[in-house]
Amino acid sequence: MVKKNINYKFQKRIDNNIKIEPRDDMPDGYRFHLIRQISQHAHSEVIGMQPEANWITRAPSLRSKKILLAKVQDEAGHGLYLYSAAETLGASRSDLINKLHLKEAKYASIFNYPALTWSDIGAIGWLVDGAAITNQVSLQKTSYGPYSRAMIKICKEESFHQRQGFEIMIKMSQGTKEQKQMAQDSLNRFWWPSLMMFGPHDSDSTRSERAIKWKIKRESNDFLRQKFIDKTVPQADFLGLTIPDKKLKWNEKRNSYDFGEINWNEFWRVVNGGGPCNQKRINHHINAHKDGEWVRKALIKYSEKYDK
Ligand code: FAQ
Repeated sequence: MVKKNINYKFQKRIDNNIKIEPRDDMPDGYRFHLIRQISQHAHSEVIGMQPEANWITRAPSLRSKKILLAKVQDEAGHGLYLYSAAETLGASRSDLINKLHLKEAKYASIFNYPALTWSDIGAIGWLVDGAAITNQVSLQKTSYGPYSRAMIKICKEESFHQRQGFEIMIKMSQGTKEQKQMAQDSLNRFWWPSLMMFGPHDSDSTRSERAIKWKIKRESNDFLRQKFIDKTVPQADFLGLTIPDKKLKWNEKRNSYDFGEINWNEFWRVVNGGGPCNQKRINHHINAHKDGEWVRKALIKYSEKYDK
């Protein structure tokens, strides 16, 4: 009876668009749903540093090196905000990281694809950050206060990241014939995995119903995917590049692009650990985590000594 009352009052707050804050009563399901999503989001930011960091030493100019370095540092910062937001729900960061290492927690499938060329760094900024922003702008209105506020800050930085990528794509597509071909090749490899970032079709999205009811998610996977396609196709046209989808076509009636079917077998294979770089990404994270153990120990000792 008491629980029923809490759930009723809670839903009323959600329906009235009142943000839920860490000390507020909330159903266990809401708490666990958020811990799962926010921690997966945090893992994505941190694992997402790997394909790009690999290019810092090979950036073609000092300017592009400085920009990429700042971008990768920003991703680490986003991971920190998000782990902190998950901690406000009672989750322990070491527990969340353990789950990542044990492959019990997911992270965005896109980061299991390799960045093979400099123009892949352009495509990641343009398409991957572009897709991430489309999703995150909508999450700025999510019902949990700390997550929503983290998203506002993150979106500001992500839009800079998207421009960094687009700038590289402009340079490559206006460069030599070979450079333009590299840009096209990056678009060919990153287009479909970027569309997969929005998750399965709404009809196969097991988490959506509750997430929408609780206003954790404000828009559906398919809605956001369509939004991303509609804004990105004209950008590809501007670059003089071709989206690798023969079924892509403007639909006057819908005022949107029709597009081909995503390879869902590939999506689930990559989500479930079978992508080209899944094992590499996790191994790298485990090793970096082990290497950093002395820093964490030193910080704990320091705080025991001075933060009383
Ligand atoms: N990859 O029922 P749904 C970034 C899982 S940030 C892997 O639809 P939901 C910044 C899903 O977790 C990118 N797994 O689930 C950057 C669930 O598994 P579970 C990350 C996926 O949660 C840029 C199952 O499939 N952004 O890129 C994926 O309602 C450049 C069923 O799916 C966020 O995390 C996927 N693509 O919707 C960094 C945003 N899709 O947990 C560096 C926050 C689905 O039941 C460089 N998250 N799954 O075992 C969300 O908005 C949602 O969690 C979705 C998935 C939309 C990702």
